[in-house]
Amino acid sequence: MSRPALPPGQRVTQDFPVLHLGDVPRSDPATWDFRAWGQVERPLRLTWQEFLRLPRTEVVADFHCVTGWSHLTFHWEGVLFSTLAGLARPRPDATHILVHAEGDYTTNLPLKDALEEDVLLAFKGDGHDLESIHGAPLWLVVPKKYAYKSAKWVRGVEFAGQEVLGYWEVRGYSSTADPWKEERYSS
Ligand SMILES: Nc1nc2c(c(=O)[nH]1)N[C@H]1C(S)=C(S)[C@@H](COP(=O)(O)O)O[C@H]1N2
Ligand SMILES: [Mo]
Repeated sequence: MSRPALPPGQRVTQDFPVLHLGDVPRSDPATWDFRAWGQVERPLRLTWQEFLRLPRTEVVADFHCVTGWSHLTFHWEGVLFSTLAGLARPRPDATHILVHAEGDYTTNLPLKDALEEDVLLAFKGDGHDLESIHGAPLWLVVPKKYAYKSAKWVRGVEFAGQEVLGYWEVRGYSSTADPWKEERYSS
């Protein structure tokens, strides 16, 4: 059986709606950094220049917001989360991550899901540098989950030995957030 084009309860938008908490943060490439810490062998702090030297890849995927809109076939370019994890070397007891973005936005994932081959720290979308409103300079894109798992303005990732809920997950949204199973809210 072929996969339906849209997850249940979603509708297609042609544009790319802008949705986030708070103001668009200003970021300064001179002071920007990306950190990895917690249950890792090698905690990282990368400057923007160092980040740009990491191996790059491209991902084409659909983007599903829990409020019901889906933007189909978006083309991202960036660094695979698994590349970053390979540098930080999670310890055997690291089972989950908590993603940290500007302005205290957080979201959580099982490490296993974050290591999937389509989870990308993106700096380009559809061939252009990301716009500030869409997460520039760096957007952690997690296509197989509702979009609140895709943190804009991401600045770091904390590796943990247990699940630590993020901003929306604490407020009743699903921690697993699989659009195909319509996991919108925690039960
Ligand atoms: N830092 C941060 N990232 C975030 C959010 C947010 O509020 N803050 N909102 C999420 C939600 S709910 C959605 S739908 C997408 C929206 O991305 P867009 O505005 O680029 O379409 O960003 C996600 N990432
Ligand atoms: Mo969303």
